[in-house]
Amino acid sequence: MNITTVRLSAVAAALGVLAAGAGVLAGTGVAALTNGPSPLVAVGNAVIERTPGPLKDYAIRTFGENDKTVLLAGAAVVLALIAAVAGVIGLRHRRVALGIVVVVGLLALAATLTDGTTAASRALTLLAPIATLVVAVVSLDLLLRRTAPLAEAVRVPASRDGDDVRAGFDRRAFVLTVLGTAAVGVVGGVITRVAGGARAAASRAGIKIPKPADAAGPLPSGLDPVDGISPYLTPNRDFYRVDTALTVPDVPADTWRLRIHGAVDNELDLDFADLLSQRLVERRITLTCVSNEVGGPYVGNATWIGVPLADLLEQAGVKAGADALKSTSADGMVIGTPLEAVTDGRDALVAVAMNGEPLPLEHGFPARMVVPGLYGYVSATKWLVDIEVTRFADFTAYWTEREWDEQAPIKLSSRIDVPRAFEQVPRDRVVAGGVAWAQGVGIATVEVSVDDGPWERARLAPQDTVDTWRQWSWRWSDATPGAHTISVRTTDADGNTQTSDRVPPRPNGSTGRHSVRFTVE
Ligand SMILES: Nc1nc2c(c(=O)[nH]1)N[C@H]1C(S)=C(S)[C@@H](COP(=O)(O)O)O[C@H]1N2
Ligand SMILES: [Mo]
Repeated sequence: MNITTVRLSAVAAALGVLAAGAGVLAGTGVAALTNGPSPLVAVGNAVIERTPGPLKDYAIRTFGENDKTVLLAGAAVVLALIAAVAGVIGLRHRRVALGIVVVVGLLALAATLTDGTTAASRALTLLAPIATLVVAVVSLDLLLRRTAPLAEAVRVPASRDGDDVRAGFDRRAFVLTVLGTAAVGVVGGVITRVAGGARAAASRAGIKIPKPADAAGPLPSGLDPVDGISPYLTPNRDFYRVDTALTVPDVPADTWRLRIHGAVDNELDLDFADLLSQRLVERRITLTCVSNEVGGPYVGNATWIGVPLADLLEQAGVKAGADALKSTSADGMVIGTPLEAVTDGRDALVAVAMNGEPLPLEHGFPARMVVPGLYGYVSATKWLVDIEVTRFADFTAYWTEREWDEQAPIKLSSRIDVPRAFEQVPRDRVVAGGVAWAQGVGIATVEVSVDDGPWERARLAPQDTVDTWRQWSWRWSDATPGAHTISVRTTDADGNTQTSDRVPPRPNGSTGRHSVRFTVE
């Protein structure tokens, strides 16, 4: 191979990648408009589904919660390599190159056809891979045709001189084709950005949540006792967010449906208006993530409005033998919840509002589950579209495949919000404070200890409900200057005291006591 051949091959490889990239972005743009999976995501999901267990486990162990991102990046790299090879082959065999692109495009089409993760219309979602296929094939064909005279000149160098090549090669047309292809990609990218989530946002803006038939009641007085601690109710914009969504699912309320089926006497198929016409209750409930380290930020308290899951299940009529709810989100998340936890009288909800507004898009618009006392990963399905009444033995939830326990009640815990780590506090104003939670039971005491000294009772703000966290504060009146460590522990209303045994979040939630080092000036 001479240098010209190498250079031309590099150009051809780049053209292949350009055509494929434009195709993928065009498809992603169309997917945003039709609310289907983008072709790359559909292929990614298909690969995940067909990956053998041990390999999947390895990927999850190695990449942890980023496994989806790594997979997509991997898919993009593989696609780019195939496209580059197709480009090089195309210098000599244009039809073969186009054939390769068609085969890959058809795979994306098949992946979209079998993709179970979308709430959108199946036929419409096929437009995205079709757009990808058409854009990639047409642009690669054009680009290769424009390049053909150069390839010809390299192949039979003796038969032509440089002038002939220049005569056959239309530089202007070539550049225009490259720019045109790039422009298609850019437009696809812009549409993805603008349209992604736009329909859900517009639909959310038009929604009015009716007044709940059963309101939460007024907040007790005496909340938020100290500056700097977590506000009793966490504002939506500060509420922690944990999910696997690569992009926030775009689920407009007007096309949303919730199916409740499986081991039931009557299947329910509700649209959003049906859901709102049910008995709405309003409850304050503290949500907690199993991934929260002791003292960590993945806990928040909000006022939710929703339909009691028990009501819906009663209407459906649960058959004997079932022990689980398998809930599925619009983005394909599968979560398993003990049936007992949603029928034992606690306020388990299909929630539609959070702190006085329709659910924010990131928190599951238009509907999500909220179950007091269970970690989010076994209960709090966002963008909820399907509930199957079934048995744990008959399915595997997303996180259970990732070495988290099948069932996981929230563990008793407490957190110091102030003083912050390494804060310098004036001697006459040493006030500690934070939150403690024991969902379903309630907090009896919170105690603090400075430098491993005796445990002293903190003041408690009122317990609003047993399902919400309780704020605490403690004033160190005879604070001594210097560096100190303050620790906290709580005891629930059943008399269980928070353990000092440290365990990590996996497989069913962290334990241990939170402590903070700070300095008294
Ligand atoms: N669809 C979907 N729902 C989901 C998740 C997810 O990844 N996808 N994560 C769960 C986890 S692990 C938690 S802790 C809560 C977090 O809810 P939030 O993001 O509203 O705080 O949502 C749960 N529901
Ligand atoms: Mo979580």
